[in-house]
Amino acid sequence: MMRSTRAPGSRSSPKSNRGVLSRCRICGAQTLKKFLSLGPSPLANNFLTTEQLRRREPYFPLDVCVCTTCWLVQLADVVPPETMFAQYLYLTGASPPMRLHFAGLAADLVRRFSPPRASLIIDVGSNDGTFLEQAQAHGLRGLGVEPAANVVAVAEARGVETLNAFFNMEVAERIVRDKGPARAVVATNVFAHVHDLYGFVAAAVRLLAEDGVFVLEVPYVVEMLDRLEFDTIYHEHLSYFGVRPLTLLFDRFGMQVTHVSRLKVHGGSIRVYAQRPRDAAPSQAVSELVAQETARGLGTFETYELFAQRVHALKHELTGLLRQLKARGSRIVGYGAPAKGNTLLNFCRIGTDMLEYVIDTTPFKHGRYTPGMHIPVFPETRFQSDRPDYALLLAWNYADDILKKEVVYREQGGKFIIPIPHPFIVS
Ligand code: DWN
Repeated sequence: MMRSTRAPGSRSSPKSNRGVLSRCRICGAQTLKKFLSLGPSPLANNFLTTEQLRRREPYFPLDVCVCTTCWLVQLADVVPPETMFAQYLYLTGASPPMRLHFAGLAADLVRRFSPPRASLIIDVGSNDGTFLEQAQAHGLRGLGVEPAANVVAVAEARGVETLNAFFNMEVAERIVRDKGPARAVVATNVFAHVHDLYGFVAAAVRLLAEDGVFVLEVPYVVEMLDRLEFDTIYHEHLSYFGVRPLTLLFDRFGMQVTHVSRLKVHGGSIRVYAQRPRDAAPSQAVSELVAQETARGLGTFETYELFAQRVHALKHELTGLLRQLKARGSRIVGYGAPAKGNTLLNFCRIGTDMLEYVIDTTPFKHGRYTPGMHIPVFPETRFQSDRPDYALLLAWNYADDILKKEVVYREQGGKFIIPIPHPFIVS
């Protein structure tokens, strides 16, 4: 029996102005309790041109709540998605480890579900097509759905067919009409960005073949709490998922979370598989993780209050260390200009007084300035020729790869500062 799949009464639709949440976006209860405010903040991917520096920069509250009914962590404020995703400066392929990661996802899908050749695979929020390129290498028929026109151009240029649109029921029906139902709908690092989760799941279910699988990858709230990854909090990320609220959501569509696996990617994520009920019972991993979440204290408000206290403590530790190094005359730059870096820089008020510049591999970001703190962004060649004393690793989720890549810099005395979970120096 399908339970009500209408989104719980959120006061404003994403299409209108900034919305403020009054009810939990999964269970609909009016039991949202704020536990952390990172203050009015700029949009994490809104890297500014020199010309834009002269204009007023949009800021929005960045307050984090938890629903004390289903315990979903979520932002109180909803910034219209068009403001953040119609043009997008993040390219998956700019991080080589992500190509490996998505090769793994494609292989995992084929191994677990043996989709016949030419089966249709939809990737929602497909960015530059890095995943679909891997899926197509397995003989699957890929189609991306991506709202950012500048990024769609990159995907199309590499032969990945991509619809330039926000994913919704109308798009799902258009795909079924033109291409038929999908064997798999994949959504990696996009589900957390969606305000209307019910509309999104309904569209995915409409698109799926009877024996189709819906595969999500989202950052895992347990890792965020354990490893103090507060910088992954920014306006693009409306929800911070545990397994329990997700099982609740899919259950409302008569869908079953059949398996969950934990991943290292993006500071610790979960890969969730949802399917229509089948004979086989869900894997044990699902109930095990739900039990671990309860044991970890995800169902008590104190857990979130403690997290907020630790975030403030980290801020003082990091700014104290940077001040010390600057006082000694050391030259410091930022390594990587990820969206998460801008939460950290703005919350800690780290600007050009501390970091001379930041470097990044993403061409879209070069020659621009970081949101809020307005630190210039250069290509990584600048770093290799300049050799500053310290590099604050804002892209800490790639620490292993980057420390390996920059071995010459380190051999010549360069040092990295890893800010999360506690600031420490790696020589
Ligand atoms: O959820 C999201 C994830 C998927 O990606 C989005 N909301 C936005 C974005 O978040 P992010 O920018 O924090 O993601 P990354 O993948 O941690 O960004 C890494 C940044 O570091 C990229 O801009 C590329 C850069 N980079 C670099 O300069 N040198 C990365 C590597 C590996 C390097 O060697």
